[in-house]
Amino acid sequence: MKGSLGFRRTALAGAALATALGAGAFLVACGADGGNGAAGGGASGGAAARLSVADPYIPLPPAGGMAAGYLTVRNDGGQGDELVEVSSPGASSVTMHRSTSTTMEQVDKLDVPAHGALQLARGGTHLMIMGWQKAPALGDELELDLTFARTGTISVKVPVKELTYRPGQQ
Ligand SMILES: [Cu+2]
Repeated sequence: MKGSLGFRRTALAGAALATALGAGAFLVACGADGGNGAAGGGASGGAAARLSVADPYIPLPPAGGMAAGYLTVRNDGGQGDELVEVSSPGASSVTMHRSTSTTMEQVDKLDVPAHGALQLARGGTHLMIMGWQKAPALGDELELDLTFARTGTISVKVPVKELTYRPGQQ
């Protein structure tokens, strides 16, 4: 079964590449790099969630600990997933919050729709990070471990940016 061996090697190479990308986008699902159109046709992998995390950042909080975290979880797969837990080795508390018109409330899961994205952005859904082991400074990176109901845990290194930073600007 030469074919299946070859496939496995490709998946491993993809995983190594994702690791090497560092703080950029993280490709997670094995086989997500198979861009050749001919492969499709109802293969079993087609229905799974395929998640990647893009543009993670933490605006430098004013002195005194509570910071927000923003990122985008893309799902290129045909099955939805849910973000069910976020934790960090560098902070004692990371919670998911949804902003309403007047306040914000903690939620225990967030949907990642099939062929869609979960966006955590200013003014909307966000992460709340408290209990930093070391006060955050510009240029620091905080590891966030995002746990999804189907995909499992994806770890991302999230850079601390200027308070006014927006993704896509330097
Ligand atoms: Cu909040």
